[in-house]
Amino acid sequence: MSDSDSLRIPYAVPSAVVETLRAAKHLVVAGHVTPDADCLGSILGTARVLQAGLGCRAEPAVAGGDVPRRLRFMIEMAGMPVVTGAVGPAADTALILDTAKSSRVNVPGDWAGIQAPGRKLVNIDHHASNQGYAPVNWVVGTASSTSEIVYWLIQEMGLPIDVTTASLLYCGIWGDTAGFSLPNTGGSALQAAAGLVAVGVDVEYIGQHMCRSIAPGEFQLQRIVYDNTRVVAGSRIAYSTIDHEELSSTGCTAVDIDDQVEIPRRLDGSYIAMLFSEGHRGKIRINLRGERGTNVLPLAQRLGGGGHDKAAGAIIDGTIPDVVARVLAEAEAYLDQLSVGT
Ligand SMILES: [Mn+2]
Repeated sequence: MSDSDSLRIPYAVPSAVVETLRAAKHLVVAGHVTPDADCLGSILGTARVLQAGLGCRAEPAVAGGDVPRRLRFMIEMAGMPVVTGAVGPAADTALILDTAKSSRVNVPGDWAGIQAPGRKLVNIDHHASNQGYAPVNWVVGTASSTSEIVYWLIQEMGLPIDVTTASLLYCGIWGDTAGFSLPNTGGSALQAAAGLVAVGVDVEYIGQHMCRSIAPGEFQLQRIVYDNTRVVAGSRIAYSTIDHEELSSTGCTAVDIDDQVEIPRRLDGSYIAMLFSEGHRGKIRINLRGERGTNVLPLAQRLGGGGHDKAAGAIIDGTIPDVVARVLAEAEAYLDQLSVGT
């Protein structure tokens, strides 16, 4: 490729990020609790590319090794050991990816668990609500995914990328854009995906794992989410629920609650889709999705949560019926305030 053909890197990469990574001898790369495809793709892909390209030691960290069944193939594909317990003192640098709040870092002890005397901390993320909690931060709220940001970081640093790393980052971009169908799918996401496919990503293999490989228990979980779906507020809100007993009956656990909010979201006509899940008894997780241009981030923040404009969430203590009643009232008032669908 000639210079004139080479892609312009769409984001300004802070020099402190590049310098800190280049100086690292032993990196730990962590994401957020309840890891999704972008979280796993970015931490595994980055650990691989930095280890191979910079000659440092890089360890991905996933507390307890808990990942959704659907995404376990990503850990196998990465083919590197994952730190599932406490982060050892030897790591001189910690890279935290795709994690909007320091309290969500997925290592035992979360924010305290990633820190150590003298350790450098770098935070790279695409959540607009990320306040920049580390000494070195790079937040691109307009990027589709952290995996996309990492792709451009690799280009900036001139590091080689192999087909396995490319596949992991492709999974991340695919996951956060719901297969390139959400409004965060900008030209830079498609350019990154094209660059990864050019490295040799098997698009069919990834697609099969991402959307055509669910286990019977997960299928049963989806069946319950379909069954519990309700439409309220003059058809403006579609939501579903899964309580702790229902979840347990499927053989799935909290970590398998991943993107099932896509089920109520499929209904035509809604502005907000929600899933209320009780993965841990008495803790109700709410996944919020905005359709037809609805920004759900202010609603999530009112509920004590955060995320992106069109995909956000919160966790509230209580029972499903109580939390549903409270959140539906808030959501309806919010839509009224926006004069949406009225
Ligand atoms: Mn993400």
